[in-house]
Amino acid sequence: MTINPTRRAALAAPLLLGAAACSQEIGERPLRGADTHAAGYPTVQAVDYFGELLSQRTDGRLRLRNYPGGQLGGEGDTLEITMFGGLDVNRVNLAPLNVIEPTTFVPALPFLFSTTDHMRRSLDGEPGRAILETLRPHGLIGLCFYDSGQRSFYNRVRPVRTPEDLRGMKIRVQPSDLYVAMVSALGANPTPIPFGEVYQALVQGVVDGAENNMPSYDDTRHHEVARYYTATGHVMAPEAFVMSRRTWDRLTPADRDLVMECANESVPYMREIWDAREASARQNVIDAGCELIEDVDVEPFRALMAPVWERFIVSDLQQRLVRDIQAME
Ligand code: BDP
Repeated sequence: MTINPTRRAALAAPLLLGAAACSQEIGERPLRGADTHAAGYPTVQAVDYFGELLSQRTDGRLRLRNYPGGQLGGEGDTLEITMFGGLDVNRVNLAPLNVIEPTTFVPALPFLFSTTDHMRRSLDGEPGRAILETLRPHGLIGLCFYDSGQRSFYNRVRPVRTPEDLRGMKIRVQPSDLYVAMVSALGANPTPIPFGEVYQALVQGVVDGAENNMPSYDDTRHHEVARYYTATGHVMAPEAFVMSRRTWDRLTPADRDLVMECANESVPYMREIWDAREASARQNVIDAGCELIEDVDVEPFRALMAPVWERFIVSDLQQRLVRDIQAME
């Protein structure tokens, strides 16, 4: 994988950190993690909880230092750092994984999951395990998936009820071809921008809108600028919690089991916080005066997604995963 020059600066500091870290044995230093979300966001809390469990169960021998708030860079960058072993664990959305592993397109397909329960059962079950396993050749151990709710469109221009209403709008997307194709198929203009830069892009009118779940819409204050939120719920792609394979390979088999155990236990913990956060975020944005369009007919949106599915689901493995997930509905 090549690193373009503009990203070199962002990568340099943590890589140095990583180089120093690599000369120390695991256990002599804390495991290092990253999250693009601010402290207190459910993913950060879940990973912190994972760290607490790990520390309790090893009497502090294994412990975690998590760097939230995008301090170490955007998700694409920190994922590369994790693959190189400069970070031990990382919580990222599926989108940056789309760039390296095509099976991760599957849970990111628009309108794949019918309900939250369907999504959770699929990811807890065999399809989820198979997808996490495909990360291994890329230098990553997939520990678990966390919830990321339902992504929906929001914008600063007008209430959106149909794909027609989105036509021509500049919509920020995550840097993933799937998201670019999805927004193009809806007749809008996709603009890939890292998460941390979206607020400014909205303020400056570089984009008219974006798409995300309710807690992110609230937490990032995007709702202060983009007042119209339409509950399209078009994507239910989960968050992924991964460990660098370089770190994994240096753990004893017993410690690997423990890492998996703590990660798995952090999932129900995260879901509880998540459900509460979705409800409070919705109330916050209503109180802030946003217009929520919740009675939207999603069928016209869904109808435009067939070419996106066709373009990104090409291998036998991907097709099998889609069928298996649909059968679990
Ligand atoms: C949020 C995810 C975060 C992504 C962000 C985005 O939790 O990992 O970076 O969306 O849109 O929902 O970039």
